[in-house]
Amino acid sequence: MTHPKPTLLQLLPLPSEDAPDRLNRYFDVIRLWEAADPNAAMQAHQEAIRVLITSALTSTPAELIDSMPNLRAICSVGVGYDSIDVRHAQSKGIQVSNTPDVLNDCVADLAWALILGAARDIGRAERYVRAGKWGGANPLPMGTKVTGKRLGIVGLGRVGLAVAERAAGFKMDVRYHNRHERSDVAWPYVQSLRELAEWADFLVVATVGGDSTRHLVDRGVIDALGPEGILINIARGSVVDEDALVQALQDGRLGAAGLDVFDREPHVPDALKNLENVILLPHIASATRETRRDMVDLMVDNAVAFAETGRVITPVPPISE
Ligand code: 8YV
Repeated sequence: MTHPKPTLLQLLPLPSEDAPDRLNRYFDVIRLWEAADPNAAMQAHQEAIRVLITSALTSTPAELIDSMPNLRAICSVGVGYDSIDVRHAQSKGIQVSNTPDVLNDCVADLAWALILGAARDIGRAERYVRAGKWGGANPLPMGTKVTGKRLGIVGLGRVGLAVAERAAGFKMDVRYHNRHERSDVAWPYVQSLRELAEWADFLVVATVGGDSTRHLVDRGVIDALGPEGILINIARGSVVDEDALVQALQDGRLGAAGLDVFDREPHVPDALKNLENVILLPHIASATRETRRDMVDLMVDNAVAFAETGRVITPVPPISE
């Protein structure tokens, strides 16, 4: 007698051709967005669901987790997990996996696109050409040089490390701020974030999201970075006090910003949209065909490993406090 396949609830479509076949081989898959009545579909299957597929940008609160009493694993597409109540899941013995490492290079590449774009005013220059202003009465303002400047990294984790490693190509000094000093890097550790911001020309935010880093970059840090400084955020919008950022840019207390993440995505304040010295991107740091394929493949690997062994491959670190 063949055992019935465990039920898996998939909250979102996956940009992958082979993921459905791989999942169907191991699970009875419910694709919630295809259900005529998602709530009815949830109620019909909630007792049977053993595995949940979600993402770094899909809200996965305790209430949803508790609605599936036999849930044993949550497999997420993405490295961030602030959208998932991991502490609650882990307290119930539910394994949570994410997709670390496979996106480091793409996210770091985009951080450098924002560094160069914000420093050289690429957005403003592009709009200037498209508007037919080139050759007209008003010359484009000068940008600022990147090579040889000072790069501060806020959060020297997997992505922050990839950003820092790329600085050698631009002959930049690198320093970093972390919760703890790392023993495996040569760059100087700066215990005070404000002190790092005072030193840096560019400050790249590469921390985890969530309560532990909310508004870590506040008005004081922004003012320390100063009117010549440039803030880059490829982490989470919640890490930066967005109101303080807008005010500093409007007051000229901060030189420029390059942002791929925002506090209330996909909402971006009009005050930011109206500023010339800001580059605004719609959270695309890992959004390349290759990297998203790798992320989905790793997530499916986790779900399959759980089906075969009872353990995911890349578990989110334990969150106790
Ligand atoms: C994507 C991200 O937006 O991985 C993360 O934490 O924020 C980005 O890679 C996300 O993974 C989309 O699912």
